Amino acid sequence: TQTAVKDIVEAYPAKVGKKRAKHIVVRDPNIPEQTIEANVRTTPGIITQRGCAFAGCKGVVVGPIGDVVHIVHGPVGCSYYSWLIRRNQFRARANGRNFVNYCFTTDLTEHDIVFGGMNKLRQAIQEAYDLFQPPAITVHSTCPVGLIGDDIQGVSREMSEKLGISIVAFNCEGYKGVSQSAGHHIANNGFFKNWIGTNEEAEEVEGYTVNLMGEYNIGGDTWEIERVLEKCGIQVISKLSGDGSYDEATESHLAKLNLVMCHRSINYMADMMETKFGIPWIKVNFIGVNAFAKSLRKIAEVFDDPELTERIETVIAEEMAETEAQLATYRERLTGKTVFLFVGGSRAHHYQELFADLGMKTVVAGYEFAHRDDYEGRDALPNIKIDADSRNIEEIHVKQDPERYNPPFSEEALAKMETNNTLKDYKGMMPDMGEGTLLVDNISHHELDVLIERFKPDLIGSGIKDKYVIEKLGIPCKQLHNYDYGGPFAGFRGAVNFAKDVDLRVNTPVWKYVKAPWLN
Ligand code: CFM
Ligand code: HCA
Repeated sequence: TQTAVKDIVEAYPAKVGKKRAKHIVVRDPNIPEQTIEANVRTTPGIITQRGCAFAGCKGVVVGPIGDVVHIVHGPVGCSYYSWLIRRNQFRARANGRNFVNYCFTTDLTEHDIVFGGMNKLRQAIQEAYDLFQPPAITVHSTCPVGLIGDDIQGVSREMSEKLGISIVAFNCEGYKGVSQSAGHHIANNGFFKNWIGTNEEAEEVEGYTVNLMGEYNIGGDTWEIERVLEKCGIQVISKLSGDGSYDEATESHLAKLNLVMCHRSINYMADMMETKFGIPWIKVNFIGVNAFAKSLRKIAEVFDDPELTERIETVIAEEMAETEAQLATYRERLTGKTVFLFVGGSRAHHYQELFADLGMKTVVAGYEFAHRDDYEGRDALPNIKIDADSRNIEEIHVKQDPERYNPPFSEEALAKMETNNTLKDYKGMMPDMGEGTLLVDNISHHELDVLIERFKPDLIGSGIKDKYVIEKLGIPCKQLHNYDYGGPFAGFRGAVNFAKDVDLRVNTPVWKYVKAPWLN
């Protein structure tokens, strides 16, 4: 492994190699606080898988709210090339609205870039309102809008007063940060300031209530998670943002517990809701059957009610038995196979548990744009330097709501959970990786080539930007962003879908006939 790292680094010009070396770590559990460089600019000229702040804001966090019209203020390409690619799914609520298949854009052209596009934005908002009567609208600016300075906040305020609905503007120009991550933060801020808890009339809800956060319903994952939660008697108040709706978001302050699936994209919101309303949060992972069971038990621990705990144990036993019967054959065919995982900011960790259920071992893993706490755990937070790129993004200072701050658990119970590290804790990917495995942050295509040649993994979990690079080298690639048009992969039933898909890829004989074109 060390030689592979040396080969990678030495192929770069010295200065670049020195920088990249800090993003590549051979896991050694004997070093108590292993660190890795993350969330910094990609060196120009290096090809990696990262996207932009607009993708992180509109595409990832805001877009999945399905009954809201999301207008992109910018040239048509930003909308067109992000239209429907992420596969976040939505089912209409009572109002019948479902806009996830639509693509709304102001289609800025040269004329607007020179003379300004604010009028066009006003018209687009009016037109969308007249045609669709959505309960709310969001506006997202792309790079050129930031450069010409259109006041999207002003236009949205003005139109919100005129039309009497919530219109929220997000200044998520692509260049705002070093990756999608900046867009997550901008989206969290906009949601929190404008929507969260704004329905003051909503009445309290009894029982075990939660918000599902940082779950985006790719391929229907959220629905499988909800199926099991409901079976346990746990009620989901709102979802941010997969299968999320505007009305539910305005009532999210009523939940007693926030379940954080993707820490990277929604940790800001979880912390802000805790400060303002006193709702505690726990980190969960619903990918993998053992991970799902662990997460359910964590929920049981928080509510600390023997009746719920018992019901959860019954559900786990039932679901496990049903799933195990189906997974066994796949496990036989997959045990001992090796995987590389390169996904955005969570899944390179979450999917390790599902692969472990199948007997497969993750030998190299990395995030595209996660921060050090997603690798090293939240204990690293005080040691992370805030650089100029991060300082660029607004940090909201939240206070306790004088009337509505109402922690749902007793001080004693909260203190006990604090001692047990149940709440607000995420240990990151690193502790779950075995000795000698490799972590590579923001991997480049050159690095990927070297590692494939060296380790010849049986499967790589990654995305569209490197899928065909990988497959041309004779290694199957399972897309873990859009699921190669399949899914759900979350939860118990999802694990079976996944096992089937992975088995088809890994065990087909076709790969041994693939020879890179330049080797023919
Ligand atoms: Fe969170 Fe996501 Fe991810 Fe992410 Fe993404 Fe995604 Fe991803 Mo693609 S929110 S960080 S910005 S889990 S879109 S649903 S698959 S890169 S690992
Ligand atoms: C994004 C979205 C993406 C891209 C997927 C990929 C997704 O980052 O803008 O690179 O294959 O999950 O759809 O992450």
